[in-house]
Amino acid sequence: MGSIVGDSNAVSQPISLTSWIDSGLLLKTTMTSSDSQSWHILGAGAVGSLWANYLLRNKQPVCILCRSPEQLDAFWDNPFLTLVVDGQRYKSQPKTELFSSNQPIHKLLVTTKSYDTLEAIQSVAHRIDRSTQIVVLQNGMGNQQSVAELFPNSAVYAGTTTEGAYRTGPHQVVHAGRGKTWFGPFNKAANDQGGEPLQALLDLDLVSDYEDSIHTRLWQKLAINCAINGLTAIHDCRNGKLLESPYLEEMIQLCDEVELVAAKLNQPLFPHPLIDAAKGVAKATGENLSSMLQDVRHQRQTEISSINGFLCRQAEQLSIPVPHNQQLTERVLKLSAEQDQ
Ligand code: KPL
Repeated sequence: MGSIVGDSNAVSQPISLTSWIDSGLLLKTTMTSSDSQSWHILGAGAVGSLWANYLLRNKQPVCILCRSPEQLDAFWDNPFLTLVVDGQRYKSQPKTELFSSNQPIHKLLVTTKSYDTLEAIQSVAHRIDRSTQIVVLQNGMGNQQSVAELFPNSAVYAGTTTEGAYRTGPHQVVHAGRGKTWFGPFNKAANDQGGEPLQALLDLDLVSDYEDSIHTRLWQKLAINCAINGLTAIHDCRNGKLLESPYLEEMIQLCDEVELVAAKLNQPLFPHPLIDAAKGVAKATGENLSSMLQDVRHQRQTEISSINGFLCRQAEQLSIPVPHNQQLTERVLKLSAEQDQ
């Protein structure tokens, strides 16, 4: 089909549905995208789609930002998002806009993969001003800081989640495992505004809390991901396998280095040793394929540079040797490079 004229395809189409449709959402198609309550989703992968669905189910207006006319066209063909959870299917209809639209963005949820974030957010920078609230919800670290530096006058929040979700198609996401999410202020503007602008995110049928010390939550998740993700990627194994020798020894070495760096930064991690926390997560998610192993298996770029790579950059600045994290980062990068050939 041809391209859509204009940059919004919020048109409701008559279709027959066997599954439940949130009827209230059809009303939202008449709302202008400059509505200050609308959540713009940058990066509609598994996490972005999950939040888009839960916001829509809670009658919150959502606009999916599309990089290309082709992505926008896909919503013309199928304007619905589908959420599969607890054996049920839910359908809801977001608005859509091109990155290049001139509509201002008031609330931006950034759920891109970590390596896409800066380019994506720069593509919508002309739509962001000091009244915009930006929430960066993704794995790894480094981008939160970069976004805060790019938009010093906007309120920048960060989030971290243990929700498990994967996509089974461009507009369909499966909520595979219930987890918990924390959101908190990442810069002064966000600190000044507090949690009120995030109320819609905190009210969803997803367990979430506002957390003043979001930095520590981000570091905890980073530390766990440093211990688990890369190892499962290079050994092509499920998380639980890391509890066995010789993988466990490797996990211990990674954890020791992460703790050294965190200690030097005065960054608290867990009340108990990191290895205990990592073993606990590996056990609880034993049957899971880590997100990084899934990326490798699907021949997608991994987030290693924002996880163990971030740790190595911090260590270098502090002159702390972290050879195991360094080697792991290189091995995962090499794995992706080999797949590219
Ligand atoms: O967060 C994860 C991930 O896969 O990215 C863990 C905790 C390792 C669970 O799979």
